Amino acid sequence: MIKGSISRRDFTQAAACALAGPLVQSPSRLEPSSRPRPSPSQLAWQRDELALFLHFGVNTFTDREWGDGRLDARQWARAAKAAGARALILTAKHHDGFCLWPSRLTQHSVARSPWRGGAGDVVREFSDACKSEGLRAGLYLSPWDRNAPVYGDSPRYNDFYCDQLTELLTRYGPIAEVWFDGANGEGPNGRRQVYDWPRIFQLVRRLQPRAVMFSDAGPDVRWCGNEAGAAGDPNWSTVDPAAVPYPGASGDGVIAALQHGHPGGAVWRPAETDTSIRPGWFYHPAEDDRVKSVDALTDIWFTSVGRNSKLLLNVPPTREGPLHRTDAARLAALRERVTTLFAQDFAAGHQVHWHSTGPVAAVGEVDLGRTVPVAIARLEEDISRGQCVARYAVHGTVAGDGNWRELARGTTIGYRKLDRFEPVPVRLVRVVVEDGVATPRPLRIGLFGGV
Ligand code: FUL
Repeated sequence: MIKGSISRRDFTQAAACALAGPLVQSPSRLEPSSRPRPSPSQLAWQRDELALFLHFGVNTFTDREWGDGRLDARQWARAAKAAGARALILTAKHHDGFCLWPSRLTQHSVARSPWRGGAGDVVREFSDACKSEGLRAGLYLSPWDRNAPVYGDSPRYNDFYCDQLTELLTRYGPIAEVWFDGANGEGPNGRRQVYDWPRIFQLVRRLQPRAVMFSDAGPDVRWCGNEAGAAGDPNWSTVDPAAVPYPGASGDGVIAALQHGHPGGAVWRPAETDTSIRPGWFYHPAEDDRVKSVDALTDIWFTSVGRNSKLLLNVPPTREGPLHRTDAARLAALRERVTTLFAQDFAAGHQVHWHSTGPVAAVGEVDLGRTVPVAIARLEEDISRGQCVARYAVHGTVAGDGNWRELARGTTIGYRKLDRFEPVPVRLVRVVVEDGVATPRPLRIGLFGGV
C-alpha cells in the first residue's frame, strides 16, 4: 500500500495540474511534456462532451411541399439543452445541394421555396436559437453536391464551395465547429471533383479562427471511423497526419488510424463519434418506432464520451419542424440516466495518494473511508497537458477477505475513460498506470455505484 503526506510543494504542483481534489504527487514526475496538446478551441470542443446533429433539409420533405412556416428552431435548442448538449450542428447543405440559407450562389435554396414566402433563413433561425439558449453553433456544408452544375469541374466548384463557406462563416456570428463530410461522389457525366482542402481549411481559419474543423483528416477533430457510436479502444487524441491525408481518403490503415489514433502522433486531433438516434440521418416517419432506447444511448455514452471522445448525436427534425416527441423524450431520459449514474462519487473529497513506480508508471490509491459497492470507474487525465496513459488497471480491496481484486483494466484514458463492472464492495481503490508515453501525472478518479 502506498501512502504519502502532503507537503506544500507537492500540493501546489498537484493543484497546478488543474485536477479537482487534493493529490499527493512526487515532484520528479511533473516535468513539462513536449508532446502535442490541444488548442483552446479543441479543449472547449472536448469539454462539450455532447453535441446534437440536426439533419434537416429537402430529404425531410420528400413527397411533400415545404411546410407552413411553423419551424421553431428554439425547440431544437431547448431539447438540446434539456439533453445536456452544449453544441448543435445543422446541415446547412447536404448532398442534394439545397441551401437552408438564401445563398447568392445558387437558386437551389430556401429563397426559392414557398417557406416564409421565400424570405426564410433556417441557418439564421438556428444560429439565433443557439445564441438565445447559450449553445455553441456548428455547420455542416456537404462538399459533395449532387445539384451544382459545376460539381466535377474542380476549380470552378472549389470557388463555388469556398464562396458558400464564406457566406456561412461571415453572416451568422461565431461558429464553433465546421463539419466536413468525406463523401466525394461523381459529378455529372461521371466527372470527378478534386476538392482543394488546403484552401478550404485556410479559409475557415481566416474567417472563424476559433472554430474547430472536423473531417476524417481534421485538421482539428477527426472522425472516429464508424457511425455506430463507438470510438476506438485504445483511442489516442494524437495522430500521424500522414495516415489520413485528406477527408474521404481510403486505403490501408485509414480506419484503424481514425479509430485509434497513434501514441506517438505529431498532432492533437481527437476523435468525434457521430451516430444517429434513428437508423437514418434524416427524419422518416417509418422510423418513429425505431428510435434508440435509453439503454442503447447509455451504452453509446460509455463507448464515446467514456472512451476519450465527444458524442455528436443526430436527432433529425421532423417535417413540421420540431424534433419528434419520442426523440425529445429519449434525449431527456438519457440526460437523467447519465446524471443519476454519476450523481454520487464515492471518491469525492477523499485524498488520492500518487506515487511514481517507474519512468512511465505510477500508482494512485484512495481510501473511501467505508465499504461501498463500486460498479463504475471514471478516470481522467488533464489533457490540457497532453495525453499520456497507455495501459492501466483498477484494483479494490474486497469487503470480507480484504484481498486486492482487479476491477477493471484498460488502455488509453485521455479526457475520460469509463469502465463498468459488476458491483464490488470495496474500501481501498488503487489505480495502477502500467505504461504510458510520458511521465504520468495524477489522474482524476471517480467511483460510482452504477444504479
Ligand atoms: C455521411 C453522409 O453521407 C450521411 O448522409 C450523413 O450526413 C453522415 C453524417 O455523413 O458521410
